[in-house]
Amino acid sequence: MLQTTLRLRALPGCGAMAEGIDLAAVDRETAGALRRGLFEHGVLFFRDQTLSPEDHIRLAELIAPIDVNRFFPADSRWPMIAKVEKTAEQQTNIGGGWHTDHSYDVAPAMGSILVARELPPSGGDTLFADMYAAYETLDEETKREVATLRAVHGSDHVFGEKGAYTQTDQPALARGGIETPESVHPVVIRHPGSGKKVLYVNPGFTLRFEGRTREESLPLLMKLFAHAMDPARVYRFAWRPGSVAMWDNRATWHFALNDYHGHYRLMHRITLGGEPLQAA
Ligand SMILES: O=C(O)CCC(=O)C(=O)O
Ligand SMILES: [Fe+2]
Repeated sequence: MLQTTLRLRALPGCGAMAEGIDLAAVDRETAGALRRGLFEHGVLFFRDQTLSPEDHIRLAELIAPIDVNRFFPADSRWPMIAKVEKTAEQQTNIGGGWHTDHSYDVAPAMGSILVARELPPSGGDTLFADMYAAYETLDEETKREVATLRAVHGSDHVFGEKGAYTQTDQPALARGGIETPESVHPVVIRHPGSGKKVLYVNPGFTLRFEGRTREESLPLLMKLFAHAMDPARVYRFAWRPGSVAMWDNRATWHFALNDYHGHYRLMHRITLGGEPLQAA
């Protein structure tokens, strides 16, 4: 397929649908266009792709260096690919709440490329929220309030030895010994790819503001979270066989809906490496 036909159609709420592209045949130039599109729109969606695990790895390497997630079980045949899996028997899914991946790292992952491998007959959509727009639509007073704040992010309450996943039927995700130290990022960052301001806190991993207790931090944190999950700035992506999503963790949040109990769902995820984040 001719790669020069890449078109990005902005979607209501968040992200863009990419058309005229075969992800198994991307060259350097097209990879550059995809990166620019990703940084502008926050998440790109693709339909009707045929992407082998090897194609998936090749595509990821053209976009950014791969960052292997230390919590998710890897597929033994392709150690760079994390399995995002829920069996027909399990009740808990992975990513079933608003979050952005790896914000607990000093150099948070830039994004992910998620490929649908086995889908339930219906349900299992993923929501994406636009964090550029979340920042832009804050009132001026709140913008001033958050301008110089920094926030502490951590993962132990989720993936640690005593983390949330231990209480679920996905206990493999909560393993001792790989806990991460907390890390601190500005609340408003300058997106390293687009130069735009982004609201960079998320309900999954942001614990508190630097210099304040969690209790002191919660009123403002909850206000920012409620603002950021406004349906006006959210897009709901319905997966089909052949669907692929490529998202930027700095510019979006995501939420995997868990409404398909009794059915199997398997996605392959490759995490793309990122960099330390600077204040806007
Ligand atoms: O399964 C999904 O749709 C997304 C799960 C998730 O949060 C992730 O892969 O980072
Ligand atoms: Fe996630």
